[in-house]
Amino acid sequence: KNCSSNSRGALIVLEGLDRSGKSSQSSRLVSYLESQGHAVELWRFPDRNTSVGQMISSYLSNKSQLDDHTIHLLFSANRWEKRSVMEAKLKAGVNLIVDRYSYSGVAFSSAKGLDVEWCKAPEVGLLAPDLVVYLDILPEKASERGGYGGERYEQLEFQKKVAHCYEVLRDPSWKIIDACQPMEEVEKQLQEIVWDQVVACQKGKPLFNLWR
Ligand code: 2DT
Ligand code: MG
Repeated sequence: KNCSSNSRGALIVLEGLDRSGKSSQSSRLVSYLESQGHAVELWRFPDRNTSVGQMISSYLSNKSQLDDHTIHLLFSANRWEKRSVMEAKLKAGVNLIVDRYSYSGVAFSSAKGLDVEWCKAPEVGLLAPDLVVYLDILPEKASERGGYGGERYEQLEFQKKVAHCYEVLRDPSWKIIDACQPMEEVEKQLQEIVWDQVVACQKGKPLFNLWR
């Protein structure tokens, strides 16, 4: 192991449509890294445990209504309230596997018609991920998997718009995995991609802020 003082954990983000397999793959990845002796934590956004997160949860379950801009800023605030802890964890050498991040924020809000640049603005200054993995699946395929939980946004027509917005956001540094492959195949590809980043961060790869 590299013991330089700049050694740190990697910030790995999984993105994709609902039912693309992000949550299952995030937990599998965490187990894998743990089994290899790495310090690692599974995080997800929205983090519904904070008071901001509870407002978001109530909105998503249709128990409250909020203006589109307002809920966008709450999602962003929910990341900001975790920023300092995230940074401390990374600097302490903990790898963070994060199920959704700012890209979900921008994709879902811009799918409602909000301006992309407006959506990105409150994300500027949050920690930039070392790696964004997009679990790629056609909205039709995802909806066939069943188990849309009945929350706001979990509808085929809306997911098609979100898929388009993710395409607009996608940059060449993203790693795209075909999420229609067998689970074990997705898992294997994910492990390989993530491994390189974990090693690079151990060797002291610098940490940046959004938005690049
Ligand atoms: P889960 O299904 O993963 O619990 O997400 N969302 C998420 C946004 O609209 N903006 C955001 O910033 C984030 C992180 C995506 C709940 C839903 O919330 C959406 C699905
Ligand atoms: Mg969901």
